[in-house]
Amino acid sequence: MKIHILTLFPEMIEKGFQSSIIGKAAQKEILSLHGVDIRDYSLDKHNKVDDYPYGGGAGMLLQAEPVFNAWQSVTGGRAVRTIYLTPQGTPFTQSMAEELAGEEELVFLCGHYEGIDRRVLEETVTDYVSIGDYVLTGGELPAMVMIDAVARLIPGVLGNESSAEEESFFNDLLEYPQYTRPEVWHNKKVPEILLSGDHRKIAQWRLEKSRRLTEKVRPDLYEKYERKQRLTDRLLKDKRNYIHMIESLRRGRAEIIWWEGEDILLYDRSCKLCMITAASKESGRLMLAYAPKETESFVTSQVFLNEMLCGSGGSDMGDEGESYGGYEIHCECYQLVYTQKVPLPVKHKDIRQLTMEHLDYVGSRYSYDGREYVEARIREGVMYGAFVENAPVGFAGMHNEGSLGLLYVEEAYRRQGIAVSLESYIINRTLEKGWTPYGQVIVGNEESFALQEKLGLYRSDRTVWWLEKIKQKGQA
Ligand code: 6GU
Repeated sequence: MKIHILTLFPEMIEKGFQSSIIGKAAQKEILSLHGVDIRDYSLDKHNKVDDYPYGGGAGMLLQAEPVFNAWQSVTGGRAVRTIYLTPQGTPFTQSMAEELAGEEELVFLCGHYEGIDRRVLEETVTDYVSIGDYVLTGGELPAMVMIDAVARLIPGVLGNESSAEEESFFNDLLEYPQYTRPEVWHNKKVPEILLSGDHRKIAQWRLEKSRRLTEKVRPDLYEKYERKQRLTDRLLKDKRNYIHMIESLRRGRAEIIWWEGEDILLYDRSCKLCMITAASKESGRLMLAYAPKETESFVTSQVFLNEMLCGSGGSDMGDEGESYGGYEIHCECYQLVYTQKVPLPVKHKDIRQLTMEHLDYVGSRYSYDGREYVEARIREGVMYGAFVENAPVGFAGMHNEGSLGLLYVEEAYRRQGIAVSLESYIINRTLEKGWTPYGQVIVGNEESFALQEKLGLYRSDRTVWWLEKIKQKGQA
């Protein structure tokens, strides 16, 4: 990821990260951090970049032109995500960090003095972000806070890939207390259960501690957590038809945007995905008005929702000319759920996680979702290959919203149980995380249904539809 920081104090950011984990990631070139001194773009021979506010008031403002020129120097006018750090912004959260971690390039604009001329913000800034309800002297510390939170989510930055799933805010709970040696310190003993070696009991104990702590110190978070639990329990009554929603909630990916009786709208921020089920056309239309504007994909459970989403966006579709059109149907799928808890046998022994060196191999054989998508799957470490004599002969993986898929086996190696082994392997990995493995199969793909059913997955009785935003001309 490329990060540019527009600031009057570039050395503050560059020095600040030098010796940290983030600095090391920059050295490894997983990340590039580049400070841009706004003063270098001053129009004035004294390097002046600030002036008095029109209308009077305390302090000075950064002028529009130097800020604009600094921004132009890194973006060349391209539409790059540009974040302005300001106490007047949207509060920064972990889910925002997750979403930003998916960007290729970010610009942070740090204000100083009393702020920046509004006009240049209008022409450059995409996101106004605050890090909390207090006032700091400038945007540099907030930018560093955000960069730290975003960068540690990029694969390869932290050593231990699973740690992000166990920490505070995952699934709206704070982290449980931790202990290390010695067993007794100041007469305090490590809780007995942690020495028991019973991993199921330990996980239960930790969850209970997390819940009690969150309830006590963050009742706001606890309320969100409880509501997701209630919705999950409700959806479990129709597990196969709603497994996509259940697993998104359980894995801490989805937020509830709307839930009233049978009407549910969930949003997975990290893949810009809305999942929606509606009891009636009227409630469906109402819910769609609450779908985030940046939604790239919808998974719908009713046909009438597709008609609304695929419309040309006529002004009769909502309030004040709101339009929900602009999406097209990508596919119709049944969902398949692995309901057992026991791992499956894996016959093919040489299955390994794929790396970037296999991108060409996978990209040339799996074209359905495009090369960039495949690249991101490999980068996230969720693609696995079956190897024979050190050469890949097939692969499978996990889609970005969490379903199993991306399965392919070389012609010459089919009917030898390799697909079964690959999928079993991924099912086992999913079970290890405490999740329920599920997949989605396009209506009519009988070969795949046969494979899934052979593995013991159960098919939903109704289908879901995937819709994708229609790309405007000129957009990538
Ligand atoms: Cl983003 N900037 C400043 N100056 N103060 C803040 C802030 C940002 N977030 C909280 N306080």
